Amino acid sequence: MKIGIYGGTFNPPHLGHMTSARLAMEMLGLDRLLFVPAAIPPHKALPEGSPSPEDRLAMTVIAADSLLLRDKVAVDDLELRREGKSFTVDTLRQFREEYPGDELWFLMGSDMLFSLPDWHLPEEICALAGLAAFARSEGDEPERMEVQAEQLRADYGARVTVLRLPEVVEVSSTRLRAQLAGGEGAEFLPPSVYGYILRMGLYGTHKDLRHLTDAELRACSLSMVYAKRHAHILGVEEEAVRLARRWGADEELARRAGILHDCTKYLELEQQLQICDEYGIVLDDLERISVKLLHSKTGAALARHLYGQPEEICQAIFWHTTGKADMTRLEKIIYLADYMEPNRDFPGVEELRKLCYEDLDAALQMGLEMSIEELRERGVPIHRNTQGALEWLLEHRKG
Ligand code: DGI
Ligand code: FE
Ligand code: FE
Repeated sequence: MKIGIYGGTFNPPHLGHMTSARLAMEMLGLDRLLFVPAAIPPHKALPEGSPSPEDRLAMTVIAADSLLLRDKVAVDDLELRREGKSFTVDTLRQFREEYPGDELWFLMGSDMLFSLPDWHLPEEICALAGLAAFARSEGDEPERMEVQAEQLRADYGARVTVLRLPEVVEVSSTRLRAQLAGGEGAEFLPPSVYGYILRMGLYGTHKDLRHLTDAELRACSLSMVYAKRHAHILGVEEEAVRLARRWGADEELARRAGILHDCTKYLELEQQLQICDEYGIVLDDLERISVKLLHSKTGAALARHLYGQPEEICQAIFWHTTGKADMTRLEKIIYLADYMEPNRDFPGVEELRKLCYEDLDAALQMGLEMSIEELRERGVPIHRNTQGALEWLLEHRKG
């Protein structure tokens, strides 16, 4: 197996890292890529006001997840768990022990290739792993790097590959940190990493979470869920806005409800219950044991208390999983957008989509009936609000 090891302070992990990681995987044919955030870099101190190692680790996990290569890409916190400075040679020794028969490649920036002779035990580093150095496309850097690579081969018997990354996004972490403090720089980050930075107030951002722009709110929401759900959330936002336009509802409210509707989807039962407790959400017996029914309640609570959203949005999120009797137009729109956004694919979805734009209540009835049938097939108890929604609709649509 070919394993890439991508060390760095990841302060913060940005699109430059992500693009080069992706390209290195392709160019070296890596089977796995491990991001290894450094605790204390040996050659320089972290700049003042840098996030804690835990926050850098969390951001790196989010960034790695954003590559959507779950079986191949992971983050290893071994340098953060180790005492003292993060010497690369120690890290590579540990990986060599863990993966005795595998081919290791240490990924590095161009400056690191030039400074390698000054590192701790460069010869051993070269014996433990191949070196893959990213070359910036500008100027004569690739040529200078080839010269350096030749030197390292001669001096240490190193295996060196210079990776020319023509499309790599050039990002300076120093500049990016300064931009973030001034409220800029989001375009250089995976949105979910930017959302984490905003939520934690890192790099001097200090945004008021109760007055975020749509883009900032979207970033925050994405930062709370696994990347595999991002397309769904963006799909619900898009579909909710379209439905709001069709049915004369407030598009901005629909957008924000769509953005936030699943933000607590991946919290564990314990955390869900804690939020319910904190904000006085009363649960019935079924809700207390089914974590799937809780994310709409806790999502609504965060929309209200953390993100300061208006009541209509919170209600639409609160009811988006089960529905209920006598729903508002926005509640119906979010329930249905969640059901049939462009990424959803199941038998009957096309018919449901069409109906959503012809007759909102008929579509709602269809959605509820399909949902109830599916829950029955799976032997899952139907919540009284799901039942109540359908009964109300049958009554109401008759009259
Ligand atoms: O969060 P999403 O996956 O986008 O969709 P959702 O909020 O509608 O959640 C779907 C889950 O909720 C699915 O696993 C089934 C569950 N669910 C929906 N209605 C009921 C229900 N579970 C029970 N026990 N009873 C219901 O009436
Ligand atoms: Fe949901
Ligand atoms: Fe959803």
